[in-house]
Amino acid sequence: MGSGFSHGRLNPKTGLNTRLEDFMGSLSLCIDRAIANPVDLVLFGGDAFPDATPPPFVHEAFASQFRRLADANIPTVLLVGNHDQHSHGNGGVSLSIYRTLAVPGFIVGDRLTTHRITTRNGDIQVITLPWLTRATLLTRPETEGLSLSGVNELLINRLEPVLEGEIRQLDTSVPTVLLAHLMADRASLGAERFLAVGKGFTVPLSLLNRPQFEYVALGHVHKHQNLNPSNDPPIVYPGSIDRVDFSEEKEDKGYVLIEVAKGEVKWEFCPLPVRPFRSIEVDVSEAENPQKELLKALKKYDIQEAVIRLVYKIRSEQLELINTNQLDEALKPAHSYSIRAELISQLTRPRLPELGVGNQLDPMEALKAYIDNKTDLRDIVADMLEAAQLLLNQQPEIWTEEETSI
Ligand SMILES: [Mn+2]
Repeated sequence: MGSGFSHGRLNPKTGLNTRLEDFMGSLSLCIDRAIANPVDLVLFGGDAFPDATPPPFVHEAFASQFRRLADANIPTVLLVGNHDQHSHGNGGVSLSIYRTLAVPGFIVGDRLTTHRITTRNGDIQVITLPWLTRATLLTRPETEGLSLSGVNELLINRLEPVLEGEIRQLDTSVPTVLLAHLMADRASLGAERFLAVGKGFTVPLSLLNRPQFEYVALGHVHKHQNLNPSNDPPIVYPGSIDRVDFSEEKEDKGYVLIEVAKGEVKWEFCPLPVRPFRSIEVDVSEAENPQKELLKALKKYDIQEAVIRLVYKIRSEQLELINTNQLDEALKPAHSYSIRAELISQLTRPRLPELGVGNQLDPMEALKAYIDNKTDLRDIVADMLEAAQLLLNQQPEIWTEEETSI
């Protein structure tokens, strides 16, 4: 479900945020397919909720969908992601209710172990590898004085033999899937890339790329991708089932359908009809009639029921020519929208005057000034500032436990 519902609005009929309803609609389509097929097993790769303590109505919406799998006798593995964990604690809190209730056929993957699952069409082994925090594998004295990359290396060294132990005890006559919530070191992140460097740790692909696995199912990264195009085994992020923010504007969203037997695997990405996000950027600073140009630009796009952000460049002396009521009217068919005017000056000036020569700013102020001028970073501003603050505060003991935006 990712990082919340900021692009939604209240549905007066249900009292729910429309983006929560979108996510639930996508989830229900996945489960429709699982039941209609029917599949033998459902794997959920983690990050069910934005945090470890979702409000009851969010819990309930999620449970009402997964319950359909239990009713259809389809075994299901719910893996614990970073968003499902408490920042300081032993994880799996928001999903552990399923284990507590002993929902038949439901397994909560909150530790690294192998589950042998009997399905309608035979047995399968699923190794669960939940989001690991530094606290899971290391003690404080071990990491004292280490750099972030040093800690990362130590974590991987610690993880490797444990995973190896699981692999050695596998039944080699039964197909095996590794289900893991992690950042693989070759995953492409788009806008979020450089954030990932300082947050959490990355797992080398070589650790996952093992002949003993028929398939490696990954959670965490929102963008769908296969990290091993030779498919021996496929190492696949299905991606999120809906868009979380504008950085995912151009990504297809969906789920993956897998056919697996010992030594054989076929998989297919199944796109879902998710709500479009669209950035419309227009430069009207040279326009005779900027209002007309804006309306013309809006007409070019299908904004019906989409999440729209309109950003236009304009000179301050043109501002009086803009009729915002008319823009609101034109954007009414959108599901939700934001409008932002970016003022440009005709005079030459440093692009960021706050950062000009002779100005002294503390690093946070400088970062804010920079971000304020980067519209493409707007969706991750909070995360960037938080990451920067953590770095400045020199609090390395928190970094692996912090929630990331993905
Ligand atoms: Mn995650």
